[in-house]
Amino acid sequence: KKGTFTFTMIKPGEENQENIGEILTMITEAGFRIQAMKMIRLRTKQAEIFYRHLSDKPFFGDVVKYMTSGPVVAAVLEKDNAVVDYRKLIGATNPEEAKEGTIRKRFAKSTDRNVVHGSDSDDNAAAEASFFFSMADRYNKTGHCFFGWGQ
Ligand code: YYY
Ligand code: MG
Repeated sequence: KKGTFTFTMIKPGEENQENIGEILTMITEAGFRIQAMKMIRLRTKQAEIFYRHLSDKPFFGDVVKYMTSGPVVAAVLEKDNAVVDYRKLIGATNPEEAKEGTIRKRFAKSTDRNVVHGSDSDDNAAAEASFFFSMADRYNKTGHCFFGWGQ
């Protein structure tokens, strides 16, 4: 799929904070173009909405607590086959199962603090990008809308 995009977050915590530069380097060296990016601390309600599909899971409360414990780096990444290729770059949810060369293999110590989020479908990428970035953030200098609705 040509010119598709995905949404990512670098999750909170000191152990991730010190690796933000290296994580972004892995992302851009893998061919992803950062089309929008910001550092933002989620409020509880926002995290509950972002992770609402996990609300019946036993770890839901812990995910919300962790994801609101400090700022995240949220970004929209553009690449052909962005969603699938980015899931490959981040590796398995459980870092013990993540392959060599993936972000989670390199930086993550546990499933509940697995360093990065990556959208799992094109529809979710669109929804998640819209959750963090407004219409005004979607237009580059030439007026080209690089993700979501618009022309
Ligand atoms: O998409 P991905 O992040 O790889 O996994 P999900 O199944 O969507 O779970 C989202 C998030 O929830 C995961 O990144 C960590 C946390 N989590 C957890 O703390 N414990 C689990 N057993 C499963 C997921
Ligand atoms: Mg997921």
